[in-house]
Parts: sequence; C-alpha cells; structure tokens
Amino acid sequence: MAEEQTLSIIKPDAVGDNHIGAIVARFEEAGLKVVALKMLQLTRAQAEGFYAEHEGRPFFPSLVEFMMSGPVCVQVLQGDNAIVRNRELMGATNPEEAEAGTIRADFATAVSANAVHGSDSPESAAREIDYFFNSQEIYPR
Ligand code: DAT
Ligand code: MG
Repeated sequence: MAEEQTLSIIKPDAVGDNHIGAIVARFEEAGLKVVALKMLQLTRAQAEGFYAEHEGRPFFPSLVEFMMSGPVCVQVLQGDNAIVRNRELMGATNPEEAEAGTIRADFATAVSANAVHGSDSPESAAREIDYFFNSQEIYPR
C-alpha cells in the first residue's frame, strides 16, 4: 500500500450539529494525518464545480443547495491507503446502509445530509485537493 492524500469535507449538517471534532478524531484515531484544514462557506459556483460529475442527476440541485447551506470544513488526510481508508471510515452514502461505527452511521441523518465527503479514487483526490488547497496550505509529514 502506498502513502496517499485524500480530500475530506465535513458537510454543513455535521458542522451545524457540532461534530467537527468528533469526526476529525475518527480520522486521527485511524492513523490518518490531517495535513491541511480550513473552514469555508461554499459559493454556488464552488458547490456546482465540486460536484460537476453529478450535474443532471435529479438530486443535483438539492445537493448544491445543501452544500451551500452553511460552512463546511475541508481537510486533506494523509496516510497509507488513505483514499480507501477514509471511504471505509465514512461508510455507505446512504446512512441507513452504513455499517455501524462509521461516521455516516453515527452522524448522518439522510442520504441528502450525510455528514462527510471523501474522494473516491486517486484521480478524484488529486482534482479535489487542488480544488480547495494550494501547495503552500498543505503540510505533509
Ligand atoms: P458519496 O458522497 O458517497 O461519494 P456520490 O458521489 O454517489 O456519494 O454522491 C454525492 C453526494 O450526492 C452524496 O454524498 C449525497 C448526494 N446523493 C447521492 N445520491 C443521492 C440520492 N439518491 N438522493 C439524494 N442525494 C444523493
Ligand atoms: Mg462521490
């Protein structure tokens, strides 16, 4: 397995529910290192651009509204096999299908308010990290 970086977003529902620390703790307890982190309020253009792969899907407009509904916390996680590892920690997209003990099982309330985003491939991770961070904002260690 290779040392990787992946993009994680704590979505507006989880930020609003005061779960930033609990979610970041899941990453750190699993051995993933937070090598970049910031809070921001997404503009419509940022939300649409981030989720461009889903444009045209029936849920796209509500997904964009949801992502703009409050501040998000975006972070770069680094570690062995970080992309898959983060997806495992997150659990399934629909929290009703997420395994017990995963972030979405514990903190998400609906598929449309599912607490976290995580890159799903090395290609997505590269694009998504670059979408939110410049190289000077990332502190690999
Ligand atoms: P994931 O976030 O697990 O990578 P995805 O890329 O398929 O899932 O979808 C991106 C987000 O879009 C997902 O986190 C929540 C929303 N979404 C996906 N499918 C949905 C659906 N059927 N109804 C409502 N929202 C949905
Ligand atoms: Mg996805």
